[in-house]
Amino acid sequence: MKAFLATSNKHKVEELNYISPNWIEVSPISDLFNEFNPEETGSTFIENSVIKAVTGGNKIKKIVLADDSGLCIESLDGFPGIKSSRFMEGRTYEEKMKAIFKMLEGKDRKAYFACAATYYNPMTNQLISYEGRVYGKISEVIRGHEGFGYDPFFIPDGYSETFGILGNNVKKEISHRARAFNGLFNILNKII
Ligand code: ITT
Repeated sequence: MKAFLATSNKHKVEELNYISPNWIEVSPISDLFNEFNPEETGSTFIENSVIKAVTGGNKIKKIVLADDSGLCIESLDGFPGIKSSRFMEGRTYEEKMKAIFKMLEGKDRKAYFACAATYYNPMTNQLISYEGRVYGKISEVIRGHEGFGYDPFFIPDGYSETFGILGNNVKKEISHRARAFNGLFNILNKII
């Protein structure tokens, strides 16, 4: 099966290529048209993932996958959550992570990454979403250059290093993205 990932984030495409089974070939939607940037008006990861998939699929009239994801910090009521990318827009991730360190002073550091993976086929109108999470905590210091976004300050449960150090070899096994897309691919494998 050939699918296009409706994203403007090249790191998501790279990670999906690690995760995808042989029977799925994933290319970025930017192969077909540029500037994919629909307004994310949903209030959950699933809603925003569906917006991206349906907007992208209807535009290119081909099978599309979408990923809406983010970091949720439990003591900050799930912040930055669905706003993970838009929070402090225009600033570097180092600045964003340092701002979060300040917010967390004296607070519990438990956090999780969530990812909503969506499949949309505009020819059949079939729409399927699956959410995955990885639980862990926010580190005391920023460490590592692997991955992207908030990876350098997130330590997954069962490990003592950040995703920024652990990199794709670990992310492809346990990340929110791996869990979401593996769940979605298991469903697709049964019905397609
Ligand atoms: P698209 O909407 O075009 O897919 P985006 O990067 O804006 O790209 P999201 O709206 O889903 O995507 O925001 C996800 C943000 O959450 C992302 O930019 C990172 O800041 C963070 N994030 C998601 N997954 C992550 C991961 O695996 N590692 C680190 N940060 C992640």
